[in-house]
Amino acid sequence: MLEDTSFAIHPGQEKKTNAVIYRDIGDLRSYKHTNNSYFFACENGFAAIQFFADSIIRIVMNQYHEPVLNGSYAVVAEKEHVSVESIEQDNLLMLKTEALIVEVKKVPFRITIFDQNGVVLLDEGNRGMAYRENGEVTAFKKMHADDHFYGFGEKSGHLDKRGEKYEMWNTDVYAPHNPETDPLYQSIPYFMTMRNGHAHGVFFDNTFRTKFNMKEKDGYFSFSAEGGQLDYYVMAGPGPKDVLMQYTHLTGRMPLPPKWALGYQQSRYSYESEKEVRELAKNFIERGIPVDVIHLDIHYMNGYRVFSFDKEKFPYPEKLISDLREMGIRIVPIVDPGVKKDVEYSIYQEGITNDLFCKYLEGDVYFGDVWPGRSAFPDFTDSNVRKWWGNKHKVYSKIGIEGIWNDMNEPAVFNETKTMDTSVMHRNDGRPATHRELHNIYGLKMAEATYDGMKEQLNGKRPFLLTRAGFAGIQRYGSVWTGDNRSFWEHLQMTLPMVMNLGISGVPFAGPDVGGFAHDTNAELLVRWMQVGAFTPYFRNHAAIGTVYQEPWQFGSENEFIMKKYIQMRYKWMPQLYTLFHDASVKGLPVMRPLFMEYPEDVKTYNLNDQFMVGDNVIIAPILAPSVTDRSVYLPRGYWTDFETGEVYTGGKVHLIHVELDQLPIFVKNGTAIMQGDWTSNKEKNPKQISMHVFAGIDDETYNCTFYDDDGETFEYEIGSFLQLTIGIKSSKDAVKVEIRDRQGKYVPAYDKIQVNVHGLSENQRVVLDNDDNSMVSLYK
Ligand code: MIG
Repeated sequence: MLEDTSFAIHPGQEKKTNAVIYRDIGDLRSYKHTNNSYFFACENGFAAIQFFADSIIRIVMNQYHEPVLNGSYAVVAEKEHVSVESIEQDNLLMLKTEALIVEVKKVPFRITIFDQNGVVLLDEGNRGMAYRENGEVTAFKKMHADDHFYGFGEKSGHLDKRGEKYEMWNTDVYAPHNPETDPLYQSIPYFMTMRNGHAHGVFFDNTFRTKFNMKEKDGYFSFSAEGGQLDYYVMAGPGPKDVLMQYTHLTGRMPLPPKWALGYQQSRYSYESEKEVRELAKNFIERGIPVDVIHLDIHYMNGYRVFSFDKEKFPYPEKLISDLREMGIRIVPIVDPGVKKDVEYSIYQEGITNDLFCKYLEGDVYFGDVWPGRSAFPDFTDSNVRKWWGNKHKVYSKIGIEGIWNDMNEPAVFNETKTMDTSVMHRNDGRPATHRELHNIYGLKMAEATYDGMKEQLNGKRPFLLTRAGFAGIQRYGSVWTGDNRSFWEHLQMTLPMVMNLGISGVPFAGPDVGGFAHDTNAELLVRWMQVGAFTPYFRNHAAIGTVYQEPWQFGSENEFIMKKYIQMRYKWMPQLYTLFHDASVKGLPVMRPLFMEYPEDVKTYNLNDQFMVGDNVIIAPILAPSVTDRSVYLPRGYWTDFETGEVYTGGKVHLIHVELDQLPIFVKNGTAIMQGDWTSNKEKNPKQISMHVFAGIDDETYNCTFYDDDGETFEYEIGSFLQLTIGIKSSKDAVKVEIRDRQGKYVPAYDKIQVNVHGLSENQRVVLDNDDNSMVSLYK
C-alpha cells in the first residue's frame, strides 16, 4: 500500500486544512436554579452547573435545549446534598461549596473554577464552551505553564501526556503499539492534572468518539466529542489520591477479586487440546513454579462458537477442570461477542428467535465477520440481552469455571472500519441510539452482563473477568489487559506508564501480556518482563499463534530458575498485594502507582517512566533494556532500604545501581513495613505464616497502615468474615515501636502467627511491640 512507503510523505501530499469554525455559547441571557443545579440560557445555547458533591461539580452544555442531567453509563454515584453559597455581582455569579468556588462570568458566558483557597483550577478566556455545525461539542481551557496531564485510560507513550493528542474510540489494534498509535481498546475520557504539587481531575462523560488535545494551542488545551452534550465533571483534589477517590466515587470501584486472580496466569493463543493443557499443568507442578490460571484461547471452541467446546480436542472439559483444580489451577476460557450465523446453533437460534442481536433501524440484523465467520452481535445495551448472555455462562459455571476472558468486545470486526456499522441502532433499554453514540460502551455492557451472570451462578464465590475493551467504570466488572503488544523491549518499557495511567484512570487491576504477544520473545526479555510482571497488578504471560513458546521453562534451566524466583516472589508478596487490592476496592487507589502520587510536591517524579510504586512505600526499578546491568534510580525524600541486599540509600537523589539478570531492585521506605507470606505448593497456596518486615526509621515519624485478609474467594467478607489490623510504626532515636492498634473482623486465617521482623535497627534503638491482640502478632527472636 502506498501509505506504507515514503510516498505518504510526498511533498505534494501536505493536507490543506480549512479553518474550523466554532460557535461560542455567547452571552448569558437568564438563569434559574433548583436545589443544587443551575440552568443557564445563553445567546447560542444552554448550560448547567450541577453541584454533585462538595468537591465534585458537573458542567453541561447543550446547543439545542436545556441540558439533560440523567442517563450516564459511567457514573454510579448519586448526587449529594451540597450547600452552595451564591453571590451575585454585575457581571459575575459566584457559587461556593466547602471545597470549590465556581465563578460564572455573564458576558460572555465563561466558567472559572477555583479551589477553596482561591487558586484557579480550570479557566476559560476568550474561548469557552463551543460547538460546530456538525454537532461536535468542545471545551477550551487555558493551559498553565506547570500543567502535567495523566490518565486517559489505556494509552501508549509516556506517563505525562502534556503535548499529546488522544482519541477515544475502542479499537482492535494488532499493528504495533507505537507511541503515536491511538486509539486502542479502552475509552476512558478522563484526565488528572498536576500543577505545582496539587491535582484536579476532569471526567468528560460522553460516549461518542471524543478527542483530547493536550498540545498547547494559542494558550489552550481542549476536549471535544463528535456528538451529544458537552458534559464533564471537575474533581477538586487537592492531592492526586483525592482526585482518584473522587473519580472512583463517581464511576465506581473494583470489586475485591478472588485471590487466585492475583496469582500467576499462563496463556497462549492457543493451548489446543486437553492433552496439551494437562502437560502444561504438570510442568508447573513438577518444576515447582506457582500458577493459578491457565487460559483457553479460541481453539477450545467448536468452530469458534461461543459457549461450546470442541468435542475432539476438549472431550471432557469438566474432568479437565476438576483435575486441574485438584492441582490448584483454574481454567479461564475466552468468550468473544460474535455469535456464528449457523441456523443449527442454539445460541444463534435463540438470539434470532428472541430478537437479541444488534439491528438496523429498518429491522435487519447486523452481520460482521469475526473468527466464526459471519456473525451476529448481542445488543448488550439492552437489559434482557445482558440477562440472556449472563445466563448462558452456566455452560461454564456448572463445570467449575469461575473466570471469563472477554476479547474482541470493542466490538472488533474484520472490515475496513474494524468495527460495527455506526448506523446500527441499539435498543439501549428503551432509549434507542446509534452505534456511533454507543460504540464505546459495548465492551462495558458486555462486561456487566458477564460479571453479573457469573456472580449469580457462583453461589457466593467471586467471579473473575478479564476484558480487552471498556469505558470509564469498567473497573466495576473486571480487570484489563493492554491487548496485543509485541515482544519488544520498547513494549516492556511502555508497560510501566501504560499500567500506571490505567491505575490513575480508576482501573487498578491491569497488566500487559508478559513476554509480549506478537513477535518472538527471547530469554533476556522474558526474564526482565517476568520481574516487572511479578509486581504489575495483573500478571499473565500470553503469546500469539506462530511465535515461540514462552512458558517459564522454554529458555533453559538458568533462566527458568530466575523466572521461578520471581513468580514465587509474587506469592510471597501476596499478603501485601492483597491488602493493596482491598484498599483499591474501597478507596479506588491503584496498587501500582507513579511516584508523584506519593510525592506530589517532588517535580522530579512527574514524568518518571521507568520506576513505579507498589502501594505507598515500595519502589520497583526494573531493568528495561537488553544487556543492561546498571541503571539510575531516583529515590524521593527519606531513606530507602534495598529489599534484597539490605543496603540503605539516601533519598532526594539519583543512585547508580548494579543489577544482574537475576536481580530486581526493590526499595522499601525506612520507617514503614510490608507483609510477606510463604509459598509451599500449587495445591496449598494459603501461607502458613505471615511476617511483618519493618524497616527502622530514624525520624520521629509515624507510618500508618493496615493488613487485610479474608478467605480470598467468597463474599463472606461483606458480612464480617475478614481480618483487618490497623498498624502504626513509630520510629524515634531510641526505639521502633510497632503498635497493633485495632483488630476487626471475625475471619480466622490458616496462619496463627504474624511475626514482626525489624530490619536496620541502629545501636540505640530497641523494638517495642505494643500489641492489643497478643494472640497473633509476636516479635521474631
Ligand atoms: O484477532 O483470541 O488480543 O489476546 O489471543 C485476535 C485470539 C483475537 C486478540 C487478543 C489476543 C488473543 C487473540 N485475539
